[in-house]
Amino acid sequence: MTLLSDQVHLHPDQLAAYWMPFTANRQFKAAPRMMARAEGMHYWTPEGRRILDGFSGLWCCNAGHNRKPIVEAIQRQAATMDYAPAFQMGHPLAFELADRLAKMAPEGLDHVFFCNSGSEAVDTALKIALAYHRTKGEGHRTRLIGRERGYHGVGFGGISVGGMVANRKMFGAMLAAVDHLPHTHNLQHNAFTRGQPEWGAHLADELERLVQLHDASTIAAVIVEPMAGSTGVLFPPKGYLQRLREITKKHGILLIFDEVITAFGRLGGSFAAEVYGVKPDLITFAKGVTSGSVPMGGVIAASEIHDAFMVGPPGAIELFHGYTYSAHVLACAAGVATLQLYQDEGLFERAARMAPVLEDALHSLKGARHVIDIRNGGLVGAVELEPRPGAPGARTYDTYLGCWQKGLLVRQAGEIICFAPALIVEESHIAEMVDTLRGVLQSVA
Ligand code: PXG
Repeated sequence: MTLLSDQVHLHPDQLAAYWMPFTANRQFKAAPRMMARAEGMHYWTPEGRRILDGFSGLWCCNAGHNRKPIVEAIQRQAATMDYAPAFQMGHPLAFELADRLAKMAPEGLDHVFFCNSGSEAVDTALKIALAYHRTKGEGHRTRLIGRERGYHGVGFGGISVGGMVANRKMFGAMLAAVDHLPHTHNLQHNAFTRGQPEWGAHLADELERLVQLHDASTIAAVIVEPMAGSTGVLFPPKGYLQRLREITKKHGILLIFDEVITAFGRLGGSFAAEVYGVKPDLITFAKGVTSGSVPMGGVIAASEIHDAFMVGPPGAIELFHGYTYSAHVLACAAGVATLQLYQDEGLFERAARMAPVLEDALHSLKGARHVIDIRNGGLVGAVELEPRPGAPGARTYDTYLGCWQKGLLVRQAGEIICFAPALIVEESHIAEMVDTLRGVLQSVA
């Protein structure tokens, strides 16, 4: 049998069966972009073309690709035990990974619930929030507050609290009791900001307005990405997250930070909670926990929340929630090896050190053709382009494609080109990324 993976070019018939996620299937299948191999900062296509990965895969391969200690841990584990039942049964690596994550998380966030993706992590966190209030005799707190331009994955909970129109409009009524804060993006006030914008903290006060409207006793939780990633890299205005924390605390509302993108060094620290100095009640994570190598996600809960469930008869299941693959042993092996690698190589500190290099390089694009904003923080950068009149997204897609053709993987989100290189990125890679984009911008109409 010939394996398709051995073929350099697939016949169109061989492309038909796979219904690709968040992809223009017909456009892709007319001109496929395939990856075959990866190492460090690079991918290689089946034809052998080398691609510089400016986006850590999809915000996830934070340690770089195919790092030896992670690969070997997965290989060892696969050969030792493939799977262990997740319910009423354990394996040591799950406890080790949870312990490491709890130690890495801000003080007081001490308990980890595992699942397999960011979407599952979000739904898990929302369910924990609702159930927590019930355990405390406040089952009337059922409302969930998200934010416009928020992305929390694709489960029904995540799209309900999320704020991306295209991800919501096709899917019916979703969760009923949901409201949204306004987003914080504003080019008039904040264009070309380095790091956190000065303007916009007052937008957190909209939460007070929602509390007035719905009454605090109906609100279970507020969920936000500390930095909104998917909808175009929106950094929190100075003081904004602090203000959200104050208001939620005052009204007995839980604060959930969705750190699926921002955790594990992306902003130059373990978690955005640490970088921005604001402690939420629940943190969701995924992606970087295994450096993208095996699917995994989870929720880190404050002790007060976890402990509220640990009541009743000891033989009673405290939370009726979990997945066949919660704490999958391959993911745990990958996770432990990944966290160890982050520590051994000091990668979060490295990200903090490289952040100003990325910042300066990106902001050197100010004045380049089509560029209307540049924003950055940690190892994240966004270059926003002026839309082509009458064709939203077209110019940015052409730019994304131009970069790919010149050997650079970036991410397009609407009118934004995003960078989020692995934490092992070198100055030369950053220079290459920015020079490639500059060149492409010259030629894009
Ligand atoms: N929350 C946040 C904040 C995310 O960024 C999810 C939840 C969902 O995770 P899963 O593992 O279910 O996909 C995400 C995912 C992009 C991009 O290009 C971002 C994500 C996924 C794919 C692409 O910005 N974020």
